[in-house]
Amino acid sequence: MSDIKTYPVPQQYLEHTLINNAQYESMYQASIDDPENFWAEQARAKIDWEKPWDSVMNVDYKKAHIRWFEGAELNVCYNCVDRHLASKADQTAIIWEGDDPKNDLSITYRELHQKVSRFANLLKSRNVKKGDRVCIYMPMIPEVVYAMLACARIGAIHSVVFGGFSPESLKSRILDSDCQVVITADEGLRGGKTVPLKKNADKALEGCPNVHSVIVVKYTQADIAWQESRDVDYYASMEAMSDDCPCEIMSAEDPLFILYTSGSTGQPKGVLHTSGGYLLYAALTHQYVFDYHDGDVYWCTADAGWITGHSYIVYGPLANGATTLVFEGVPTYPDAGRFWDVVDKHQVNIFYTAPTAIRALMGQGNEFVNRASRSSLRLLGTVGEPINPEAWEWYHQVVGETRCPIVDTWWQTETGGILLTPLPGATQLKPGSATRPFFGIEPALLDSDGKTVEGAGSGALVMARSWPGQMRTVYGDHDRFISTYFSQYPGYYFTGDGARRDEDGYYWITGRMDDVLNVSGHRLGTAEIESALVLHESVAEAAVVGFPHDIKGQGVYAYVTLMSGVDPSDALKQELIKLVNQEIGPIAKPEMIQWSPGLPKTRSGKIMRRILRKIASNELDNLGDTSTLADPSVVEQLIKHRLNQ
Ligand code: 6R9
Repeated sequence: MSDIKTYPVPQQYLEHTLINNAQYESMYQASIDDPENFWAEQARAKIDWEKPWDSVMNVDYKKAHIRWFEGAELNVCYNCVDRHLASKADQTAIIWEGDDPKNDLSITYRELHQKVSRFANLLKSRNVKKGDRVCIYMPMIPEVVYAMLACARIGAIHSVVFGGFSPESLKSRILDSDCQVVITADEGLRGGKTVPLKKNADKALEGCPNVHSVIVVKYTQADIAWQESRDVDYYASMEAMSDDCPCEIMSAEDPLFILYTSGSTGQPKGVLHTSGGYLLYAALTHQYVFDYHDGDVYWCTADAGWITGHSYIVYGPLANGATTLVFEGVPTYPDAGRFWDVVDKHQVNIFYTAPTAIRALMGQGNEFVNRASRSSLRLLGTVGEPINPEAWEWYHQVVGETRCPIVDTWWQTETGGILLTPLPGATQLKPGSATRPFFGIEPALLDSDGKTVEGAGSGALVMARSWPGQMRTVYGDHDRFISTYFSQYPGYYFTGDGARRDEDGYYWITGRMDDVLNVSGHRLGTAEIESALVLHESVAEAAVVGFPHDIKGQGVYAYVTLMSGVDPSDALKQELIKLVNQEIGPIAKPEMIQWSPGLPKTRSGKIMRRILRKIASNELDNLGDTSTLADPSVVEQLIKHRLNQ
C-alpha cells in the first residue's frame, strides 16, 4: 500500500522521550525472550508490594487458567493514593471540569486520600467487607473516582455501570454479581440536561431484594424519592467519618472489579480483573504509551463506566502519580469548541478521546478548534474503534498542528490495558493503523483453518501469550470465559476482531468478526437489541446488524417481522425505539427499522446475518451464495424495501 503516508517521530520526541525506537526494539525483544524476568523487573519498579510473589506467571490457555504474581500482596488504593503522599501531597491528583464550564475543582493527593478514606469508612459502616460487590452508577463527578478507590481500599469489588444505561440494564448487572450496595447520585448532568440516576436506580432496585444500602450523592439537589432504611445521604454521612482507614492487604489475584461488556449472546459478560497484574499493566501502558512525565496534565475523555475510564482515567494515571482530568460534559456543549477550551483552561498536555468524537467535531468546522491556542498539547490519542485516515489527518493537522503524534491504541475491556499502539518516541505513524504490539504482547493472525498467517496478510486477531492485565474469568461463569475466548483457536486468546498486518509488521484492525456492533465506540451485542425488540407484543422476530455511519462508525439497523395481522406504522416504530431505550439505553436505539415480512434463513432456521449486513450496508452486488436459503425470494423483498441512509 504505497499511497499510505507515514509520519516519522517528531524532533522533540527524539530528544525527550521515555522510549525511543532502539529502546522499544530491545525492550520488546527482552519482553518476548524472557517474559518472567521482564515482568518481574517492571513489577518491582512500578508497584509497591506488601509481599513479593512466589511465581511471576502461571498460565494455561487450554483451561483458561491465568494467574500473575501469585503469592504477592498489595493494595491498589495504596498504590494510587497513599504512596504519593510523601512527595506529592499538594500536587493536583484530579482536575474536575463540570458539564457547565463555570464549574471546576482541583483535588490534591492529600484531599483524595482524605475523601477516599472517609468513603471507605462509610462503606464499612454499611457492612461492606472484602470480596463484597458494590455497584457504582454515577455521573462523572469526582465522587465516582472516590467510590472506586474506596472499594479498592477495603477489598470490595466494584462494578461500575455506565450512567446512560437503563434501569433494566442496571438491574441485570446488579443481580448477576449480587451487589448489595449501590452508589449513585440524585442526578447527573450531560450537555445541559439532567439524567435521573436515583430514579433509575429506584426502578432497578424494585427487582433487587438483596440491595440493603444505596449511597446517594445529592449533587443537583433534585427532588428524589427516599427510603429511610436503605438510602444513605453521602455528604451528611461523610462528615461523621474518620480520615483514618487502613488499606486491606490483598492478594495479587484478588478481584479488583467486574465490568460488564456486550458479547455475541444476549446477556452481557461480567469481565473480571484482579489486583496486581491489572494495576501493573494499566500503570506501565499509561506511562509509556502517553509518554507521561511528572507534572504533565493528562486528559482522557472517556466515562468511568467503560474500561477506558477505569484504566486510563483512574488506575493507570493515579498509580503513576499523575494529574488526571475528569470531565463531566460532552464534546459539543456549550458548543463544539469545548474540548479545546478545556485544553487551554487546564493546560492539558496529553489528550485521549474516541474517533466518533473526532468525526463529530470535524463536521463542525475548524473555527471551534482555532479559537483555542492548544499550545500545551504534546500528544493525542484515540481508542474505541478504527479511526478513518481522514479523521486521523484532521486530528493531526488541525487539532495537533502536526506537532503532536497520535497514538491509536487498540485494546478491549477484556485486555485491561492497551495491547497494540505506537509509542510516540519510537514508532513511525500510519494513519488508521494501531501499529505495533506493546511490551510482552505477541499478536498473531489466524486464517479460517486456524493456521498462522506469516508476514503480510489478514486473519483473526489472537494473542499467543498472556499479559498481566488480561481478564481472569467471566464472573460466575468460567465455562463462558473458555468458550468465548479460548475454544475457537486452542492455545490462543481470541479477540473477536479481524486484522491485517502490512509488510512493516503494522496491524490494521478491520473490525469485529462476531455479532458485536461498535456504535460510537460503545460495544453492543446484536442479540441484546433483538431480545429487547421481541419483548413487544407485536413483534414476531427481529434481526439486528450494523451499517456504516459517518459519525458513529456503525449505526443499528433492525429488521423486524410483525405478528400476523399487525400493520406496520410510524407509531409502532417509535414504540420499538422507546422499548430499546428503556431496556438497554439510548446508545442502543435503532437508527433504521425495516419491516420485514420474512428474514433470510437457512433450511435449519438460522438467520443469515451476512446477507442482512450486506443489504443494510448497500453492498447489493455482492450478496454471496443465497442458494442455501429456505426461501431465496425473501432477499429480493428485503432489497426492494431497504431503507436508505
Ligand atoms: C478499549 C475499548 C473493544 C473493541 C475491540 C475493537 C474496538 C478498540 C480500537 C478498536 C480499532 C482501535 N477497538 N480500540 N478498533 N482501533 N484503536 O474500546 O474496549 O469497549 O471492550 O471495545 O473496540 O473492535 O474489540 P471495548
